[in-house]
Amino acid sequence: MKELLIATRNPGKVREVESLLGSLSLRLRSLSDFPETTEVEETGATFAENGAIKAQAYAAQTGCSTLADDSGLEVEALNGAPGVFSARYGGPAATDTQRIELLLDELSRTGDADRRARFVCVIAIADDSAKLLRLFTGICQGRIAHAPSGSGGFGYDPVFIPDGYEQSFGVLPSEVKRRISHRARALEAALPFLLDHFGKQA
Ligand code: ITT
Repeated sequence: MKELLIATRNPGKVREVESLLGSLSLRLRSLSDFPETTEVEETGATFAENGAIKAQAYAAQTGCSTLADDSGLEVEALNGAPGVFSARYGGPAATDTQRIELLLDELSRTGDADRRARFVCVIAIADDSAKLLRLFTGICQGRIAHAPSGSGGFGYDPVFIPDGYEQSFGVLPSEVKRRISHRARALEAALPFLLDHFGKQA
């Protein structure tokens, strides 16, 4: 069976990607199987650049075909922030709760009327010689709630209300996020390619 490394240090992403790719007859590996790998610096200006950097760097370090995810939240009234800086918003030591507080503060300072936002995910796939094979993008449109709610998902989920729903991803059942999230959509787009290159669905 072929192997694919899911190269992320974010446990929330690991859970979601593994559950979305679970039906492939593919041996999924995680970074905990490769304790000698060193963290890769995300120096790109776009999700696509950072996804490619991560997929290629971890494939080079492990010799394993690699799938990396670069993702984030773009808020319209903040001109797309925090965007590629979503994980680093509020500084490297900030917690998810502090990042959410900062986001709500910044948004209330803009006058608050426009709360449109979207989650973006780029999935990058590199082969075992670290050649970038493909990039796939998924988008989930929604709005930012006035206060956090729920403890489902991770990151900004407690303040993100996807279009078509009245509750945040923190409150909605995980099956909903598994169906409509930016990550689900990027992986759905990647599925035919993954099946073709790495094996059939079980
Ligand atoms: P890796 O680079 O190791 O994959 P990371 O968390 O640093 O982990 P990113 O650089 O792609 O990953 O940053 C993504 C950030 O965007 C993440 O830390 C969250 O703050 C936010 N984010 C992405 N997807 C999300 C989701 O599904 N729900 C909530 N927040 C999300």
